[in-house]
Amino acid sequence: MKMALRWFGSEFDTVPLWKIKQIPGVQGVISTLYDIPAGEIWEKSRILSLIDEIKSEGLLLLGIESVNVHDAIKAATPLRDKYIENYITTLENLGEAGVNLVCYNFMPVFDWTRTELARKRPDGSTVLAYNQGAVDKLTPEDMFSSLDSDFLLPGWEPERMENIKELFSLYREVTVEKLFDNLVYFLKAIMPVCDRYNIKMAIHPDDPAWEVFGLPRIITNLDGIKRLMNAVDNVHNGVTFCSGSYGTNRENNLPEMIKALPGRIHFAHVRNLRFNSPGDFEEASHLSSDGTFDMYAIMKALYDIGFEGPIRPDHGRMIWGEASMPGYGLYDRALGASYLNGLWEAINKQ
Ligand code: CS2
Ligand code: MN
Repeated sequence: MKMALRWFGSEFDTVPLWKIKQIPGVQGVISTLYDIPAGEIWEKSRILSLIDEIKSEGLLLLGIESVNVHDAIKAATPLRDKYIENYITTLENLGEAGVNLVCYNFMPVFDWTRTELARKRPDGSTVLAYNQGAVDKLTPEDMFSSLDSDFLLPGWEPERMENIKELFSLYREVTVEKLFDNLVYFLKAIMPVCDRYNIKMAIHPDDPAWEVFGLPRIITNLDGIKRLMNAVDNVHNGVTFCSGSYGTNRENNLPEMIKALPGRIHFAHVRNLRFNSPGDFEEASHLSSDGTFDMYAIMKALYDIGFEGPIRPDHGRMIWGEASMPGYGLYDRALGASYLNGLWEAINKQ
């Protein structure tokens, strides 16, 4: 495996590359062109300068997270073929620049959802948290106006929220089955360009792993992901294994899922959660004993399947007075990377 950290680019990220470089064992970053809205083509010159910037700090660009998929593709509106063409052009430009890992998700309207950005833990650190009761009280119509003005998650940007009713209406007829078909349609269309440039697509699971706001969810458990792997049976159709997202559903056995997907996991997000009740969880530090998951068993499963792709810690706590994008500070993710590296070394020497 290659240890990585997510980096949103110098314009947006509070963490500079040189600090990431000082974390022992981190070989590179997973990055994106954060300013480009879903659906627009990524110019090759922009991709190349991103790569150069990262290289000049002694790090590698180990993959893209994310090239976001436009809602027209997810909901199969008449514009979907145009947006698929754009996606293909972006993949060509990435492929020509030598990028061969692309993470994306197929969640309608939103990316991951949390209800609190800074829940205080007994040690004074703050964490992202999710409470189903709080979600149940929100309706799409009043969602934006009822949120704090500083409540900003990826996918919840104010310009998108202004069109929230329209976005929801796109999905009125989209059942779970239709959403799955739309994903297969998209993947079949992009596989030729992925084959040509050896680009591994790695779908990120839905987070949380159940329907929120009545929107359909399809990548929530092993059955769903296996069904997708079989529907487009190509190594370039693969998975981002995110322990914290699949792990929101306590029925998902994380190490067993990893073992059931050999050769198809191209990227791993390894983080821990703490459950207070079935409908309430918060993000813990990466250490097993601080949360619910057996992090050793997760890393061991990745080791046992011969995982060679990037692993990154995910969603850190806010500690030591740091302020950053929600979940993406330096300190706790650096602790996470070191802990995961330590587990890997121990497994390797056993
Ligand atoms: C991330 C997601 O924070 C996370 O769990 O992994 O935001 C992820 O980047 C996207 O869903 C992938 O498209
Ligand atoms: Mn993740």
